[in-house]
Amino acid sequence: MPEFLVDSPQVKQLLSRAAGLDQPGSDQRLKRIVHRVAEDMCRIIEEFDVTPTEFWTAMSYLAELGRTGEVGLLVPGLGVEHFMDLYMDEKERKAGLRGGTPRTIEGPLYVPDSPMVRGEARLDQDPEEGEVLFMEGQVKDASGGPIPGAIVHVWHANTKGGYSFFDPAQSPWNLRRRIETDAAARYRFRSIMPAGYACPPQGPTQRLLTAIGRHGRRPAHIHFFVEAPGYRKLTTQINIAGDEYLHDDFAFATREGLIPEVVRHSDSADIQSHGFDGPFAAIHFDFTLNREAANLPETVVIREHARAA
Ligand code: MBD
Ligand code: FE
Repeated sequence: MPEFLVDSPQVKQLLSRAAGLDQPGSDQRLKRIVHRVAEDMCRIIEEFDVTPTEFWTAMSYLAELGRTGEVGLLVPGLGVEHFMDLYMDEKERKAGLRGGTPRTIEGPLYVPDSPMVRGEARLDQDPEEGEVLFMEGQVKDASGGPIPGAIVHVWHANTKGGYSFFDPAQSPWNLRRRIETDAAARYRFRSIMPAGYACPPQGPTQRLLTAIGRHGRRPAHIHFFVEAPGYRKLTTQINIAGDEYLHDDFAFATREGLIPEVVRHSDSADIQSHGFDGPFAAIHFDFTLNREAANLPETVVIREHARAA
């Protein structure tokens, strides 16, 4: 007799039939994946001596994740979305690709089709007390050449860590824009310094994190997609230096190369020359895109998103 029930001929046959492996045709890869998932569930039950009540608690948990829209929140919390980045990095490395701005996770809060502007944008629409933020830079190719007409999708949280569309207190498209780089490949925007995000305290993601002794906080950050014809789409974020969660992100998205210096301007001549009316924080950050090539893994991700009304 095998040591584990899951390895017995009876259970082997059960799982093989459950995954359709005893039938010819259809999607073989899918069958193998379904088989692995079912088998691993059975292994967990046996190895951890899971009771029926515990098992159904776990199934209710998954249903609650779906119901509350938190699937996309637990996944980064478990490190799996970051693993996808590491896996893509490794595939690119094996294909010989080096350099470019590091990718990091998209997260669950992107909304497609934000307002498009050329060159520069003002992101903050809703009045808030906070630090004025000015961010600018260039989109470049691997040899440092400018990419005019690139699209920089930018989205970030407000001073309370909330994102428009998900936070009903904000107006539609607050802190969300698409900026097309100008003739010199530059983008620039004025906004307000974001605060770090915290998982909904009553939600299923935070409940699990708390149960395993973790917090659900992210450092302040700004998300980007950067795309241009002929180049690989970049999904990334910058983190705000000095944040207490900078190297303790519950979503594991902080990466070297994505923590630009934040320069505080409070000198009045300095303020005037930038066209502002008070102190502001400035970030300079250039994006470097890699050329698209046939042997590289796809960077355009098809993923369900919230839809603007
Ligand atoms: C966020 O703002 C975010 O970027 C991620 C990855 C998860 C939760 C909230
Ligand atoms: Fe975010």
